[in-house]
Amino acid sequence: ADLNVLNQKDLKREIWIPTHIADLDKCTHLVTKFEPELDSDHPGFTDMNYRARRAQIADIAFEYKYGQKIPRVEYTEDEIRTWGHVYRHLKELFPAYACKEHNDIFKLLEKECGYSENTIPQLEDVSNFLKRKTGWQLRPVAGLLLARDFLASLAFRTFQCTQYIRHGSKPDHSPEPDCIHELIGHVPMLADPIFAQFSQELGLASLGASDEDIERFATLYWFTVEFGLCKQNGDIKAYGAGTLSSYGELQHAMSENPEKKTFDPSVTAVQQYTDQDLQPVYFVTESFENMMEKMRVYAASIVRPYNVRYNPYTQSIETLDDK
Ligand code: HBI
Ligand code: FE
Repeated sequence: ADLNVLNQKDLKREIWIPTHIADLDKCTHLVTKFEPELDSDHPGFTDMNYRARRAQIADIAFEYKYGQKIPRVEYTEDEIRTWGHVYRHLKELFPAYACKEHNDIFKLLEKECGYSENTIPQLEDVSNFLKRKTGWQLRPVAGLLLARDFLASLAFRTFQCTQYIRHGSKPDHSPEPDCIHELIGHVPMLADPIFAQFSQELGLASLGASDEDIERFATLYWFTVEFGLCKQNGDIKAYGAGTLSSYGELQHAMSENPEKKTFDPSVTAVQQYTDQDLQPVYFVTESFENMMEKMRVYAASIVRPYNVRYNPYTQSIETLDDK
């Protein structure tokens, strides 16, 4: 196969993709859904203080450029109380319900990264922790992103991470991502080498894909990274961030109530899901290695104008023009 870095001419012909990690500054298109300003069902809709606070924290993300330090947020007592409440409840469930990787790394985050009931960790510190563990990093984002932009950032081992916290009146569940979801749900798994690799490969597979394939990759992301279950020593455990950051969802997932299917990318990619309520269906994988193998086969079956690979020395995407 001919190896050539995408040049400007190629970019005009194909679907635009970020080719250097700094291009993620342009992958920040928000989906206006579940926002406190716009959605009258949002628990913060009538709380003007909450809305002002959200706007203030969103500005950090709007002004952020690749390479900058992530500005620190001084969280209020109310915000820390919400964090502490969820943290306490989840910690009680983790030993029995979370996968081994999440449990091990969560302890490390408490030891090395300032995770505790009384402290909301700072994204800059957590990003530096991840860089040391797996080469992943965080960048601040103002809210829910377009699937294409969100998936593209994964290709650069970059996680677009919200910095605000859910409204205190509804701590048990948030339909939009917030820092509890990111820091307690996503971050521990991104510090695991195999899961880190899986997540990046999902991002790489999405680059240059058609809108229909992006939809299917977003669904695969949903049933793995967000709500995935796995078998460990004969038991079913949770590794998905949506499950590991909501004590209601975690108890539901571990009960007999929802349906549990075997992870199979071609089936999972077209499964209907809800982003409004507890999940009626989960997919269970034998192991992360097995899931990654199956995903590679699935990704190879997608028609794309090129294959891609990541050059970690230059933090850029190279295209392999053999299709
Ligand atoms: N945006 N900020 C943010 N966080 C997510 O977890 C996220 C997203 N946009 C889309 C998305 N997740 C998934 O549901 C898939 O569409 C990729
Ligand atoms: Fe998420």
